[in-house]
Amino acid sequence: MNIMNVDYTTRIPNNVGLAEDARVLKALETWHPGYLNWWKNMGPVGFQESLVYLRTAVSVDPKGWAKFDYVKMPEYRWGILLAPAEQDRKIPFGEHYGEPVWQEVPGEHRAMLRRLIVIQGDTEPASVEQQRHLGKTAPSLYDLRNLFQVNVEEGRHLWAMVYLLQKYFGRDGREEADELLRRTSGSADKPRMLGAFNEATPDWLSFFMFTFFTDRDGKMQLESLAQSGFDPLSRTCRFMLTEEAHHMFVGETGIGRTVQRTCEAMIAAGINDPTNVAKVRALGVIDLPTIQKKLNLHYTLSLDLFGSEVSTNAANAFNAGVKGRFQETRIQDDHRLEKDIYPVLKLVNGVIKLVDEPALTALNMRLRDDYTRDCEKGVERWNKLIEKTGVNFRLALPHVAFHRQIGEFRDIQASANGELLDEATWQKRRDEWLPSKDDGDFIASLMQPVAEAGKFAGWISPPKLGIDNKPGDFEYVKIAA
Ligand code: BYC
Ligand code: FE
Ligand code: FE
Repeated sequence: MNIMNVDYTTRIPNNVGLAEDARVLKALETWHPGYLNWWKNMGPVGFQESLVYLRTAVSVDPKGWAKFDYVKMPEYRWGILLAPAEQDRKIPFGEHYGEPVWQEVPGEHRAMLRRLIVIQGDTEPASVEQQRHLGKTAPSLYDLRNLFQVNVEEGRHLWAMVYLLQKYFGRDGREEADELLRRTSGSADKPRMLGAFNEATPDWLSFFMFTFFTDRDGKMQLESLAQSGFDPLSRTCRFMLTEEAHHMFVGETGIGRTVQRTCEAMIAAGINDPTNVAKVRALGVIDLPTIQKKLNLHYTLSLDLFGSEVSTNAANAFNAGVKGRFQETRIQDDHRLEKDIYPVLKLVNGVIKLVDEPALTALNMRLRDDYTRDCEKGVERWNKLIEKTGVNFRLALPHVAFHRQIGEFRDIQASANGELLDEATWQKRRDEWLPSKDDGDFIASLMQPVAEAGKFAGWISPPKLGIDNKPGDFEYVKIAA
């Protein structure tokens, strides 16, 4: 079989030869009903009978891997797809630098690999759970379709990690696969593993922020795991990244369209002061300061996903050849980092400053810095949109010491500009920087569904282009009565 093409003859579409791998096929077929049950109970609320114009992966050829068609979500063909193997690939970093990559799990790195795969797997269904109520307030059929596209693909990403667990980790892999369906986002007794994945996604602006900031952490982590010396993990992550691009597109354009609509409404109404929140809100659009607060929240929740700035876990994973750096193979150094240093932003005697740390233990900080640079580009593109309308306002990323639960700054309070604050001042001023109850209520009041093809809620602009080049009035979701 050509690795580029996906076998759709088995119940589980795949390009990993499942038809000839009876043990793993059976394990996955045993897991399948539990997955469908999870999708039914914890996936999107409603719309399960609706026809959604979705893309499905039919190949792993980057030039044409997807096919678009109307699908009922429970009938989506969740498949197991690995990017093509790279001939003679060598481990690109760490103690095993230059050795051939592993096709099986090396015994000494088994526990570490399993932990990383489980954490990665845990985030995927968590995000679907977080977004499950959004369908009923979608601002258009176009947006509804994008939400569901993201949801089914996050479901597929869970399959991707479950395949690795079932194929390479025997009985404990099977148990972990079952546990992935048992934890639930926000649950008091069995929550999801990482902080941001237990937060609510209460409205569509949060959804767009999440897909911009949190899916982008996904991108950075997947890029690092795509460097792994464990080749099946590398190939899995490489294919996931092709899907991930659309998730971040949904976030970036969603925020861009929201910002655009707000600015246009302000200009049309002759409002010059973007901070006149009451006047802007009276137009039925989300004021820019509130958009900034949502940005502050989701950026900082996502920063926590990088773990502690200084981390022996990260150093061990790198040394072991298990998790590399962003674009590892393009970096010009020895890829071992035994003597290198990296500047880390730390709290030293009550002052925030850069301190040189061994580069090996500073890998989380480095990845987070790469992430921040990636985020900044998106913020700059939104600022260009604002500037073009003539409104005088700029969005910005808050300081990394602001609103943190993990790492160097977890025990202090800081303003969005990074000035340290005492607890009382923080409590008093918190609502200047993070969405307040009132902000949330206002946004919620705008979340009225629009289900007529080609129409959009008043708080968001239409997209410039349709999905799959469809015209503006295309019926992306045929809602079942
Ligand atoms: N919340 O040395 P430390 C995605 C724990 S998103 C709770 O600081 P390490 C997606 C940590 O587990 C990408 N706990 O950090 C996006 C450890 O606990 P144990 C998901 C946290 O290990 C949108 C302890 O603190 N993939 O795909 O170097 C939609 C000390 O750890 C948190 C990955 O994350 C937290 N935020 O780095 C859908 C990749 N942070 O073991 C999907 C795999 C740390 O001592 N994961 N802890 O009990 C990793 O590479 C690492 O586990 C982390 C943490 C980067 C997450
Ligand atoms: Fe994902
Ligand atoms: Fe994603």
